Amino acid sequence: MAGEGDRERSSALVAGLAGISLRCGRCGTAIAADRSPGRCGCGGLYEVVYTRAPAIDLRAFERRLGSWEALDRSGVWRYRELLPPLPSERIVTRPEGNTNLYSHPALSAWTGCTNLIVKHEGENPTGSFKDRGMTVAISHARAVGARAVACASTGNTSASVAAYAALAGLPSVVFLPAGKIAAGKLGQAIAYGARIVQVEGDFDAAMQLVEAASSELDLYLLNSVNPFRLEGQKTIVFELLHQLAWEPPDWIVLPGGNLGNTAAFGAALEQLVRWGLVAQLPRLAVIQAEGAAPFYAAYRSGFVELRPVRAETVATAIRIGNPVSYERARRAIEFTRGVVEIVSDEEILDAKAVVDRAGIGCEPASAASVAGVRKLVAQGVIRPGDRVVAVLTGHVLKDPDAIIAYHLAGERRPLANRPVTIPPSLAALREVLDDAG
Ligand code: AN7
Repeated sequence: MAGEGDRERSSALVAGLAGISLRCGRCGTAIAADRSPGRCGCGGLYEVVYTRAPAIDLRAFERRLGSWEALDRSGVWRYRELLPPLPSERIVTRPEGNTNLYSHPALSAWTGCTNLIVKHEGENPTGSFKDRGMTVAISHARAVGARAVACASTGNTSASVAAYAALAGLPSVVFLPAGKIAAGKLGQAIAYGARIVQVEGDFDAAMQLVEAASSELDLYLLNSVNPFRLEGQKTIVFELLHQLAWEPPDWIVLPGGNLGNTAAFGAALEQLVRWGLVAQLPRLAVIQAEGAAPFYAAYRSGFVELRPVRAETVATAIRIGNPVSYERARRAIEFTRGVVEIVSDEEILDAKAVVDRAGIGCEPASAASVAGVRKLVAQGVIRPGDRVVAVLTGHVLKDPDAIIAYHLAGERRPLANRPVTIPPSLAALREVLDDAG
């Protein structure tokens, strides 16, 4: 006999999920979109397949910019014709996106790229791009009657899961590599009320544990294994192209960790080309931290295989040695004639100081994209006049310890901004201000 949960589940399906199915990207097996999409039996990951071509009306996207309706105001759901048709009463939105584009002479000068724009995904509700995927995946979780949600995280996913689960009224459990989470992110996950499990091990160990736990313990998995996350993250590209009047840039540059964003960007660009929304394809440039660069090594070897590494970098968000979305990220690089590059921790921190000093600000992992632009321009891969969009993935307040460590580190950092301490007297004040020139 069907229980209450089953009835609710099937009515939600009839109402919302009829237009999509899930297909394994490795073996092609198709399943209904009615549950927490873990891995396929073959080990591959599912992707969302649309059974109908979308009815795209660019004027509708434009009109929604002037609306107060939550779904119109979201930089994700504004593009809802391009997203899974989830029942609107189940959608949980803050709203997300609407992230701005910035250029600054200091960024152009430092990178050598005159036409550099940054898109600041740190302006999302919880301070990272993860919210774009989360609104879609948690809405799917509600549509299929999930009882609790879970993720492993280097920090930002956990902050986003904690917030969206609280908004949805669902309990959440987050698995974190113990001691390796930036303060802002850990603070958010605690504050929003997630059950926090610190795993003695790195992100990759936490990821393995949550995958096992989600199938054993009936937890809806919110990592980017979940294809609904990637559907939401595609809207970074949709919104960017909308902002650029559908005139694609020459390059889109982004940091690579677990490679969910790389996969989502590639899939979004494939769709935009198929639908005739862009004529010319931007090339993707994925930037990894030198100490956490399995994707770079695979790229350099002609994508023969991915060899997991033990990851270490100051950019804790991308301290990932065995990226879950490797196969689909590889497809994204091949489809866009993209490149993969590495930057050192030193280059990441210098790039961050330039972005911060420009008044824009970002967390260390985000600055990898700007450091990558500089390196690719120096190598002649990106030409100085190319139109380049670098994605800043997270907010400057995510990792305050990284800021303090950099600026108090000593003389070798030209942009170091060291606070001074003085007695409360004008004479002492004059002295330090004179020193500053
Ligand atoms: C700021 O939060 O993996 O290559 O668990 O937080 O799509 O994984 C974070 C990743 C870049 C890498 N920039 O993106 C997590 C997590 C920031 C990030 C990445 C992350 P993907």
